[in-house]
Parts: sequence; C-alpha cells; structure tokens
Amino acid sequence: ASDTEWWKTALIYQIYPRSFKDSNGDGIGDLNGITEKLVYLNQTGVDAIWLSPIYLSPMYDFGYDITDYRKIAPEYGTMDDFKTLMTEARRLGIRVIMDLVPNHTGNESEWFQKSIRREPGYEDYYIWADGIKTEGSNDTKPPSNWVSTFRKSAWEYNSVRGQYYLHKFVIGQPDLNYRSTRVQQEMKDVQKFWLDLGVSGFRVDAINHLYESNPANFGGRYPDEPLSGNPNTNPDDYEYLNHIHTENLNETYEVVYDWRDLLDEYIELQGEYKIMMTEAYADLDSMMRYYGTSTRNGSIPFNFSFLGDITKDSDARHIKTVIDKWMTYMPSGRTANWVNGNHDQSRMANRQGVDRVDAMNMIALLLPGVAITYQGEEIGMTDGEVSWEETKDPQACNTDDPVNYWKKSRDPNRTPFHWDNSTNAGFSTGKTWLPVASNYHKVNLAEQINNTKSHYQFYKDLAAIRKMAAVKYGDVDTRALSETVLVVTRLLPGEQGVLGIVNLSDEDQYVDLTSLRLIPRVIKVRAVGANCDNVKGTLLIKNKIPVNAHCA
Ligand code: ISL
Ligand code: CA
Repeated sequence: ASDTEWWKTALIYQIYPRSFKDSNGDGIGDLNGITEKLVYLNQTGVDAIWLSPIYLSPMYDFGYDITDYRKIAPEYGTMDDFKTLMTEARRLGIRVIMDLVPNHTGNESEWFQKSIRREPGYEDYYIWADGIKTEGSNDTKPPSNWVSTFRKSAWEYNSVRGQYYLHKFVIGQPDLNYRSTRVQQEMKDVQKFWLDLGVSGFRVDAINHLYESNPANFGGRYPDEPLSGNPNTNPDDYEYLNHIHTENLNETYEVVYDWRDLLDEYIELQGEYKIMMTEAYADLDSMMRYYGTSTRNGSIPFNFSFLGDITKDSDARHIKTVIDKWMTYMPSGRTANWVNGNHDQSRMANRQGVDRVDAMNMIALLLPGVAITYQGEEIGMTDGEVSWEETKDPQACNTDDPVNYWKKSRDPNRTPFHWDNSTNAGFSTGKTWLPVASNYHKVNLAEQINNTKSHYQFYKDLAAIRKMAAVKYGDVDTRALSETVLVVTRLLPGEQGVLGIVNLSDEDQYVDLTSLRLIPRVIKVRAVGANCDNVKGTLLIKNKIPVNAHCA
C-alpha cells in the first residue's frame, strides 16, 4: 500500500502514557518509557501508536484538561524526548497519532484565564452565560438544566467574570465556544503544529460535545434538555436527560469535514495521508454522519459496538449481527474500524471473559478496516483492584460514594502494563501512580513471550496474518455456523486466503469446511497456531481456543 492508503488497514495500538512504562522511577509512565518499548511494538506488528494526551496539564482528568496544546507535561518528558520518540518510531516504521482534545481546555489554560478577565479577543472563547434570577433572592440558578457527563450541573459560576461557564466534563474542563471563528482557527493551528512535527493524524476526543444549541434561536437562553424518563436516574445524573441540545449538532459535522480538508493538505505537503478518528458514544445514525457526505470526506468514527454490544453471553449469531450492523450502515467507500478496549472501559477479560480475549482479538484483526488495540489487551490483562482511597479517576471521585464508586471508576483499566514478573511488573522502580494489578505474576508479557500458546503469541500471529493481501484487500464473509461457531473468511482471487474460526463453547467442535460455500475457491490449506489440526476439510477446534488457518 502506498502512504496514502496505509490507514485503511492499520493496526493501531493505544498507549495510555501514564501507565505504559516509567523510565525514571517516579511511578509515572513517560515518553522515554514509550521510546524504550517501540522495538517491542514493532516486533508485535503494530503499524501506528495513538498516544493519549501528553500535553501540559494539572491532570484533573489525566491530561484531557490541557493547559497548553503545544507543551509536553513535565512528568512525561520534554519536547526533545518527544522528538526522539518520533525519530525512533519513524526508524521502525511506526506512525504516531496524537490525541486532539478540541471540546475543552483545562482551567489553567491562558485562553481561559484571559476569557475570565474578558481580555479583548478572548471574551467569547468559552461558553459563558448569566445565571437565572430566583425570586426573592440575590442568588442565581445555573443557565440551564444541563448535567456534566461526570455528574452534577454542567455550569460553574465564576465570580471574577460574574457568569457561569459550561463544562461537560470536570469543573476544570471549560468547554470551548466553536461559534467563535477565532476558536476554530486556534484548533486548526494546534493541528498544524503537530502535523508539522510529523505526526500521522489525530484521535479526536469527545467530538459529539463540540456544539450546543445556539441561544440566538431560543430567546437568548441555552434551552433545557428534555428529561429522559429513565427511572434509575436522578437530576445529578447525565442519563437523567436526553441530549438533543448538547450532542451531535449539525455544526459539529461541518467542523469535522473542515478538519479533514486541512489534513488532506498534508498529502501533498508530506506525501502521507493523515488519519482522523473521532470519539463519540452515540446512536448509529449520528455516528455514520462523521464519515462524511456524498460531497465531503469526514473522519473514522470509532466503532464501540464490541464494547457496548458484546458480552460474556453473546453467542456467535449475535456477534455476527453486531459485525454486520456496522458494515451495513457504513456509507459505501468508507473504512470500517473495530475497537476492543480503551482507557474509559472495562477490559475484555472482564467484559467478555478471559476465555474470549483471543477470539475478540482475532475477530477485530481479521475484519476489514482499522483495528484498535488498547495497551495490555494483547496479553489479556484484567481490570486491576483500586480501593476508594487509591482512586484517582474524577468520574469515580464525583460519585462521593466509597461503596459504589467502582461502578464508575476507570482506574481499574488504567493500571500499569505488566512487562514481567519483577517488582511493579517491570513498569517502574518507584511507587506507582495507580496500584499494579495483583495477578501480574501470572499475566505478563515476558511469560507470554516464552509460551507459544499465550495470548501474546496468538496476537502476534494475527498481526502477521493481517499483513497478507487477502486480509488487507480481500472480500469478507462472516458466518455463524451454530450458536458457538463463528467463521471469518477473507479471500482475494489469486492470493492465499485466511479463515478464522472461533469456538465459543467449552467443548471441542468439528467444523465441516465444505459447508462453507467458499471452499471450492480454496486450494491449499496451511494451519497456523498450535491448536489447529486440518483433517480433510474438517478443522478440529480445541477447547475454547480459537483456531485460525490460512487457506489459499
Ligand atoms: O467514558 C465514557 C463512557 O464510559 C464517555 O462518556 C466519555 O467520558 C466520553 O466519551 C468522553 O471521553 C473522552 O473525553 C473525556 C475523558 O475523560 C475521557 O478519558 C476521554 O476518552 C474528557 O476529555
Ligand atoms: Ca516517569
């Protein structure tokens, strides 16, 4: 593939820098730690890494509250460290994708400080509004009933400015105002800054939140959201409301298409296509609009259906339905993508069960399009144990609930990576910012590199198979042969094909390959992986272990 096509079949590895590798013993992962491990990622077969935010930040939301989009957080390193990382990544052929957080800055940002003081040019950088007067009192109520995704009012009063500002996330994350053309330009300049440093694109944070309904259309006020009617919620909960005025507005899509145009300018400038992946948890129709229109190109909207719709109980037919849904809804000519985890969601081993980790990795890596792996999922890491006292995630802290906080906590899936059996799983020599999961003696990379039947070896095999022409460019056929057997076939005329078979049951199963009408096109069958026995058109599927085979 040329450099303008690489992204269509990329295997992207998400690094949560704070928890990947600590190089200086302060218990916090850093850029030099990542650089140290690039060889590992290259050997694994990763095409690109996406770095969760590494920018200057007070870390109320661990880097998603940015003070300066052009500076590196000192605990993660320096700009020189970043350049070293880029050079080493380029040498190994690994592309680097940055996290772009356009919806909000941190409250220590110079823009916000200037906006508080109404400095000329900065007055409308953020969403400011007067409170609502309450009768018989000098106090005001927030401008609308909007709730932060992290609970409680999304409005915070600022006494210097004498107005409320909107924060869809923590109080320290004021929402930027995209009705200001200056803000629009600032965010384009931020993108150019990083593109000029040679990064290969962006993962765009919380894109659905970019715009709110225009008060000009609602008598000068931000309109209340309608109630969702969800009986399990109270007015402090995000789910208490529907979000018709605050999510996926038409204006948001236009901005995404404009950014796509900006990125496309770099095809000529740097001879490389720059990827844009947008993050939104939304209904399928709203999601698909991010892809673009018949006249404009957009982004790759993250496909979170594996996270939300596939559970421990999903059978093969259901998994097929989930796969088909995205493929069918996706506008023609666009690129699919499969997300098996991230820093906001419980890990696969917990969500779908440790027995299904290999199966889910196989499905994601054999389907057409982009596959995104969150650090640790290649070795089947589990959620760690984080007590209330050790809890750092603001989403958990905001519950004010020492008993049920864990239901909202994202800390368990952010615990440090398990490199080996040594102290702190080889992540750090110092006290780690979050506790290391207790099972690291059993689940760690070093052990899995030495074990031919490990999650890691299986993942690495898949990453290699992914480079085959049939997986890059071939047709896909996904079939549930029964409730427990799912088959993914990738075929390209004249090329060696690939067959991935998942056994979701506890028993060995025999699969008659002749039942797959595709088989006459298969000439040679080569088994890959220790658990695959090819017996005259029948694949023996061993206990719970997904088997894969190449067939040509
Ligand atoms: O985490 C979620 C569901 O469990 C989402 O509601 C998530 O908060 C939302 O999609 C936005 O997430 C992103 O932006 C947040 C940040 O806290 C998350 O880590 C990030 O992935 C604010 O920047
Ligand atoms: Ca460190």
